Amino acid sequence: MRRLIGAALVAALVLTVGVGVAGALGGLVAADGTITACVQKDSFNARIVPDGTACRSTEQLLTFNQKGLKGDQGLQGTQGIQGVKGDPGEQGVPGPQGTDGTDGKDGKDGKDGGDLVGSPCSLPNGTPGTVEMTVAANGAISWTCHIEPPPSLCPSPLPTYANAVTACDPATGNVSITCNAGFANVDGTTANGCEVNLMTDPNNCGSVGNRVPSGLHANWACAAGAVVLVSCQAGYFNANGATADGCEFQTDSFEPNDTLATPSKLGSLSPGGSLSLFANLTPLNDDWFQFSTNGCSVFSLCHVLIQPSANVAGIVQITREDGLALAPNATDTTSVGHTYTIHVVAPAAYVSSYTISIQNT
Ligand SMILES: [Ca+2]
Ligand SMILES: [Ca+2]
Ligand SMILES: [Ca+2]
Repeated sequence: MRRLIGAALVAALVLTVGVGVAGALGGLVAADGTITACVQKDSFNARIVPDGTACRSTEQLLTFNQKGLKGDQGLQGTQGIQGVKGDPGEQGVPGPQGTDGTDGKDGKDGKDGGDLVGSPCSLPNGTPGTVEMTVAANGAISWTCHIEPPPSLCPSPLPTYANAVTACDPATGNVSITCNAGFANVDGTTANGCEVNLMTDPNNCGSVGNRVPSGLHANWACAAGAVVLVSCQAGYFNANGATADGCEFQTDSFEPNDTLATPSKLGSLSPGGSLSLFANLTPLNDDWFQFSTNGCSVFSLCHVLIQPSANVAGIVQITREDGLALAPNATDTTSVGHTYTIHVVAPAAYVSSYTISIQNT
């Protein structure tokens, strides 16, 4: 059998070689592609013969095909997926306008206008009135439902009240007042009008209930609607200039010593005597002191030395009764007694405290 197959392959080889001369071998291949061969039974040599040829008795017929028979048709495939829905089409053109309808029937004739004058009517809110007719210069006629105003309940003429403007509601007869600028009706009584002057009233200064303060060592007032500090009580000063704390600065015990005519007298110093004063200054309030020396002679000279503290060193002026001006911290040696005047010129700023030491050695 294996040899038979080998012979068949040889025959196929022969057939393949013969393709180049297909025209010559065309008779050896049947229309359906079948090739027929006769194979020697003993040697298995084969020869290709035209279809229908009868093999010899020492041969056996062998046929084979170049291509198989056509198969049956395949089964129909499954249906494909449905496609995407397309866009809507464009809107169509509007149709033609319809024809006009027929006119309505004429209304009934109205009543004679002159008959309406004086007849009753009412406003949309129900208020009753009577019909009035007016004729314009051009002849146009108009109709009005005229309402008679109710009689006023207000007094006439209106009363007047102090520092106020009077008004009245005619429907109720209620009289009211509106205060003039700078005045107030604090007690709520109309009869006395707006009795409070906000510009000057110490209990209602600038506004109702705003009282000027009391105390704080000051004298207070209401002026032009504002609380003002008029003056300080004796012994106190408004050193910081602020109104809120009044006269917060208590002056020293030498006050008042504000003028040359009213100096604070410190007494008399004989040789060996000394004193120190402790005082303070308020803005624009000068201090004046005065003392004298005694017991001075050619045998016992007086050496007067006046030494102010540094914070007033530049504002101390010293003079003798004979007009001689002396420099602070300079010794004045005399054989007779003198009267010395010390003037501390108050600065614009506040000085809390200072000292002046006086010696007669
Ligand atoms: Ca009043
Ligand atoms: Ca003050
Ligand atoms: Ca003074």
